[in-house]
Amino acid sequence: MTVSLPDAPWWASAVVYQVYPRSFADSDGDGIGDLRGIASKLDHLELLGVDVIWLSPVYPSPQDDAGYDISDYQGIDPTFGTLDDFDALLADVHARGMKLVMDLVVNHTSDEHPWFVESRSSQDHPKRDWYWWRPAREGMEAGQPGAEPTNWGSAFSGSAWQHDEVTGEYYLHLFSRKQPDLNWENPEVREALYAMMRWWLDRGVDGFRMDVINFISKDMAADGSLPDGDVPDGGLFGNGRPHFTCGPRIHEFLQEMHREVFAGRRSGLLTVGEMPGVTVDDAILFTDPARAEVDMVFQFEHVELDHGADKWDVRPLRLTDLKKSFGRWQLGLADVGWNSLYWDNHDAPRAVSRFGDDGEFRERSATMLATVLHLHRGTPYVYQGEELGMTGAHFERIDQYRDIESLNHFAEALEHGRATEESLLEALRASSRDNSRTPVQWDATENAGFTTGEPWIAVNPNYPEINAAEQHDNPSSVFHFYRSLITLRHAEPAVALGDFTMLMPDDEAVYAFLRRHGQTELLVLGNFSPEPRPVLISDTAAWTGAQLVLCNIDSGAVTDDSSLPELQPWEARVYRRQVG
Ligand code: TEU
Repeated sequence: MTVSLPDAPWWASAVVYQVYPRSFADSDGDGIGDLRGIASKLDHLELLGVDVIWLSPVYPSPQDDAGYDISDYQGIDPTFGTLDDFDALLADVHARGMKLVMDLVVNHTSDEHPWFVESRSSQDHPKRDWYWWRPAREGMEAGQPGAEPTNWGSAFSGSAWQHDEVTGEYYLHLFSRKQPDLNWENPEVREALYAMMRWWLDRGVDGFRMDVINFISKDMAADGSLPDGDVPDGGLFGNGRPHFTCGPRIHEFLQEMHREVFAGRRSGLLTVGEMPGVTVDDAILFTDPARAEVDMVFQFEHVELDHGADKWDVRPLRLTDLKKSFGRWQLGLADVGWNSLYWDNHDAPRAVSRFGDDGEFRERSATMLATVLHLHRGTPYVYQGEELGMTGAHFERIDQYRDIESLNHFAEALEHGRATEESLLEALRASSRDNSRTPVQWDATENAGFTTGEPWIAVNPNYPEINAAEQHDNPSSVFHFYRSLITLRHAEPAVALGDFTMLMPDDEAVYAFLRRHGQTELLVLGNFSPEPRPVLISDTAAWTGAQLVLCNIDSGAVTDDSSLPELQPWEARVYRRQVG
């Protein structure tokens, strides 16, 4: 039962569950998940208690980037099913009191989308300006190395520009060559996309997760040129990010989108913008309800804290860095705007393997990470399998990988002699996106009950120990702990709306903070280390006798006497008391 919070948006007490359809559940034995597979698992999501399902892309796509390369925005890829399957899933989700938001991928399309097929057909085609076409760099012969219009690198290795033999010009693709960027400067492009969004909302979907939406405005000069980026030491390409991250017209575009698509529509919709490189100040502007842009953003600071030169150069996480980052976002959006809260998604290695301990203390570290995250101020996102404590894939061989980002990085680094095969495989084991894309582990039967066919990517061999069926029947499982966390957010207004106060900011092992709403105060404690750690807060005495609301170890171990007992390895505890 979700308490109604009269002066708060519905999503302040909601929890969102991300489904990555390729790896969720396969109903037709082709080894790839699909819509009927998702429908067959709604009992699991309803039992978990989540309020919203975010579907990663299910649109027709050549799957060059696993669906984030769309060739038809108003259809369903036959691999995933049909529009009828989609309507049936949506109706079932709504009948169970949940909502469904779609993935909106409008920074780029697939190069097989009719818009791009037309645009590349000739320099004079009316849709030429629907994408970013530019001639070769002044004084350079098209097709020659260095002739690209700018020196920007693609997120998936190589240049961000592709030379097109037919028309002799280059087109921009910040991601793969098969993901040409749309030109949002062109009002026809924007209107076509708004019409597509209205079409899905008219079909009943409850909102959108917007893919790299802060990349849509590029830093174009009056003459249409785009600037080179700074080349990092030893870099192959320039860093274009400063020239398209939160670009000059981004707020204008998002406000126009809100006016053209969402204004005047029913309440109960959700919009979340995925925004690599977004700052707290940017996020206040993007999520201030008075500005009517988006409800919340996905920021990336905390998922890049263990990055050295790049995501492949992994460094140990310093808990004080994490607290500084989360603390700044909590404070920055305390009065205006709203945070999203996530550890995992289809682009990040699983947190239990990354920030926790996916061996001896897998369940404890998984539930501790969840407790600390979910009790911050913001809307939590649970990525499929996170509620089961699924671990990273830890693949051994390159042929086990499927992710274009990982495969391109491996190939480019080897080609340029930048690393050995073994060190590259080690980097992929730690950071590849495929770590979180292995099939969901439903039970201990073959292929973890994901498919009766050959899975498109290997199932994690630990599925006999880690699976939903076992955990549904085990009240002290990670799954049931997630249910308790979600129930607490639904029932306790302090979780949704409480002010946030960081405690023990300099402690490298214990994450501690307060949430206060009215007379209710919550103390949240999480031990990020494999050793017992003391709770060093100023007024422990004030908390003795407080109610222990949640604990991820057999609470019998916890005594409510004069001081707060030290935290066991990876232990999480939540206390509640009434004040004033
Ligand atoms: O991700 C954007 C993005 O920031 C990621 O590319 C991220 O930098 C990278 O994965 C970190 O390793 C979105 C989608 O979530 C991702 O799946 C797509 O590949 C990408 O956009 C292009 O659509």
